[in-house]
Amino acid sequence: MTASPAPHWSAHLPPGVEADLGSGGTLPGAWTARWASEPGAQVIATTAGRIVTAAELEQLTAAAAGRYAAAGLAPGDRIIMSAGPSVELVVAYLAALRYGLTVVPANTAYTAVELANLAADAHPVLAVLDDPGRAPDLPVTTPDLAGLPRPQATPLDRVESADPALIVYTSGTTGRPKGAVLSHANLLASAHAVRLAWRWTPEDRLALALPLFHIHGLGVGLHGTLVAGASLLLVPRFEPAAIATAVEDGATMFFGVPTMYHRLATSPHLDGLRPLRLAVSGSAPLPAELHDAVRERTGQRILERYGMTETVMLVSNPYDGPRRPGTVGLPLPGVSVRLAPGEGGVSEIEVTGPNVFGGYLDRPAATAEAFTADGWFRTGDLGVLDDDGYLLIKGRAKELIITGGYNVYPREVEETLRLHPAVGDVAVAGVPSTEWGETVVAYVVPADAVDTATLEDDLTQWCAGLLAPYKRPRVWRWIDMVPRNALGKVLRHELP
Ligand code: MLC
Ligand code: AMP
Repeated sequence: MTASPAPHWSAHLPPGVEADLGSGGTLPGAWTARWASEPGAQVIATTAGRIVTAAELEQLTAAAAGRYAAAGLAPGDRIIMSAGPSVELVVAYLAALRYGLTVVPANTAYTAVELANLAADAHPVLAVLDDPGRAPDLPVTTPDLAGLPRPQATPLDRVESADPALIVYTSGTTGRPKGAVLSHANLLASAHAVRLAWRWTPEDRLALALPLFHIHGLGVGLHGTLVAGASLLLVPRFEPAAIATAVEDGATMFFGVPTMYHRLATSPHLDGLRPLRLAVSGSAPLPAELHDAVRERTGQRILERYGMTETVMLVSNPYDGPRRPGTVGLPLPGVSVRLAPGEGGVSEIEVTGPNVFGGYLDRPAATAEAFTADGWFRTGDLGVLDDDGYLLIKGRAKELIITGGYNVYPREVEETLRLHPAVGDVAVAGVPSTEWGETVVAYVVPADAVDTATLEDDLTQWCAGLLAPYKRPRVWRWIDMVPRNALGKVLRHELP
């Protein structure tokens, strides 16, 4: 077992600063303390020119929590949230956590079938959806909560550090969607870790163009902003021009997935990144060539970091000190990283820290499997540490495709395709793509001799009813046999 030589977090901290990760605290506790200390501070701005101050946010979230109470929801209840970024969504989300609800975020691209599967597992009492037509079989309201009764006075901010704040669905290392339960303590520790490491201050304004249903947008972008007492500019849809405009309007930070940096680099708006204090990339590997191209053309040294749903943020290149392209950097404050004994020079990355979740919802066996006997979380990612303790991610032990920063589980797509009568056998894999990182490809063994052009149309339509667009195969290959090992496991690397 190779442990990263301690204490690497010191590389992330300014001289004399202790790593205070808010131990024992909660998210609403941290936010409301900030709001009370600077009631006039701007917290949210929109591209349409709306400004929400700390005092307004306190009042809006208290009123929204009062609607949950009036609707008969009780602290500890779960609610699904699946909507595009807006002030209303942020208010509904913060209010839910202030009231003590547990939020189950869901991708807005999910089909009704995917949303219903999630609801069947998480047992929510309410869904907050942009489009109530996508409702699973439970009460629904829009993000303005207009479908709920008028607010009633209710106690707020009573949650405890160990209480669950979020249940985020992910397939972990074994391919079945599971709800990762993240406590207030987990999320608060990670928000403080990136606040400290990235020197996030109240003067900062984050251009936030990420979806608010994943850890990147929610746990890093939104929580980090609020814990730092900073502000965010909500950019409703990622476009290179919109980011350049956000920077012109005063944004000091931008967080993106590599696909966003690729699109910026191939647009006329790349120069817009130049004035930023900090540009961060994560959720998928940032090609070193893209990092170098952006630096050469704009002087901006993108800071790459590494995280996961189950652990929030883990490792980051340093703010002060060398940012090494092709590496994800050094463990963040509070995080310890080690490599399990491996074969062929790469090993599974194992982690521990206050940010690491406690387990999957109602899945004791999967939870037990996810941790080592001595309690370290197995990430399913493979890595090596360089001589200075920088982590390089070399691949994945888990079956996962990452396309544009979204995760696709080959097994889920295979199981969906296998239900189609014309599919004899199928394997799904990711192939490298300059824009998306990886693209989803389906290798299909037709059940009978058929016209493959017709079959492609049929299968495309089949997937459209059952899978979110980003999970659907973009390329179809027709093969005679799926390569498998003696146990029947697909040998994905042997696919043509
Ligand atoms: C959209 N499409 C995708 C896709 N996003 N296909 C594959 N992968 C994706 N990620 C589809 C659309 O449905 C559409 O399909 C077609 O691609 C073209 O769409 P587009 O308009 O060009 O895409 P756009 O809407 O601009 O979205 C691209 C994007 C988005 C990069 C802005 O994918 C995005 O916001 N990604 C961020 C994901 C994220 O936040 N990940 C964090 C996970 S947390 P069609 O069929 O209609 O043509 C995590 C932990 C950590 O991983 O460490 O952060
Ligand atoms: P998710 O389950 O959606 O949270 O995705 C987490 C996975 O994204 C990790 O386990 C990694 O495989 C991948 N990931 C996140 N950040 C990076 C990065 N900077 N480089 C490589 N892979 C990353």
